[in-house]
Amino acid sequence: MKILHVADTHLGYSAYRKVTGAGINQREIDAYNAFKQFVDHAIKSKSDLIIHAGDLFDSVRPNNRAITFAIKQIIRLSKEKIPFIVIAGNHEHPKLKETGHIFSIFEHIDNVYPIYNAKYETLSFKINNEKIAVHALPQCELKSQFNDELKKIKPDPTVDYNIFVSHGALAGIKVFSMNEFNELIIPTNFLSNNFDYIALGHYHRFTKLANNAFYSGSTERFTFTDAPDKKGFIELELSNGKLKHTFNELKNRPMLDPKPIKCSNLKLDEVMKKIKETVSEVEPKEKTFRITLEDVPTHIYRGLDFDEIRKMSSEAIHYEIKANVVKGGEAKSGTTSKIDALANEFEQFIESQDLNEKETILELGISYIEKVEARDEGK
Ligand SMILES: [Mn+2]
Repeated sequence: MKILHVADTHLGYSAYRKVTGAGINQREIDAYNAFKQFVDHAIKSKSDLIIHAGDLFDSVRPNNRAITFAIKQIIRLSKEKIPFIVIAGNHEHPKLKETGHIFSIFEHIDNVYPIYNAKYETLSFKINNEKIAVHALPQCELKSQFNDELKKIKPDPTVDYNIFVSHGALAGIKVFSMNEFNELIIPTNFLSNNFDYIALGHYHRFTKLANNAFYSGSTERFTFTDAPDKKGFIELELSNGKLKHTFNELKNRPMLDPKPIKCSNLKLDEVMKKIKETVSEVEPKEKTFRITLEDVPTHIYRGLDFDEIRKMSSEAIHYEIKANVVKGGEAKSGTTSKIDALANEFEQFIESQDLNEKETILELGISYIEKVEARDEGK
């Protein structure tokens, strides 16, 4: 049987200022396009089952366009009788039960199985005379709830295949965290052979954790961390107890994050020249990109011809300049005081504080600063 594992589609996400002719945020449309490509593939390849491992939507209250789009695409799958299992991720799961869950809109669509009640649920299917059980644990409000539910999960010995699906960071391995406050931790002992396949969502980079366990990654690039990644979904073939997996890449808008320009020993015109070279190599048209300036002295940073950079990048969807500005010029010792780049200031401030979750606060703060700076720097 052919199963598709997808996750982190973040419908309703939007970023930057660029809008389409119809006045809709371009990056919002890009995220829809990625999901539509996935649905097209599912239908064309006559998939037997789809498992979405969470963060279908970008937020607890997606906008009307995101809801309409999701319903339309999911109905396409429903009409083809392709079962679509979707679990709640941390982005769409409300903190308070009273808020109500956006996934309730899927309750009455045939062949759609939304799992969002903060508890372990099992779904069984018979596909081509083989039985498959999908063990699903969605996002929960509390870590304790999630941990209690995790203990209940058991493969069903009476079926041919057992699949486990959840949304969270894998324990202890920092790299699989998204540094989000409400993320849940999946213990590494879940990566055993008790399941034929483990479909995970949350970490946005496609990752093979074990022969039977994968993060499919997100379907779009949402931050510059994603720039070098391929984005897509996983296609699984289960037959005679064997598993074969293929990563299917989607066609996404290019996001480029070229190597930083080291500015400490350069003059103003040399820095400008390097910036211009980098921009022409990027070929800005229809792309998203970032220029990183390392150790740029204050006076040089202030002297940069931002108008010129803006003109060269006018056809880009978005570009930004990330500068680590050094006061006084030569960065001789480690005691150089950094100014400007608000992110640097914030980093120093957090470092000096006595906090438990420094890393998380730092990441979050910097992401907000970058968002605001991107807005101000836009075209
Ligand atoms: Mn996500």
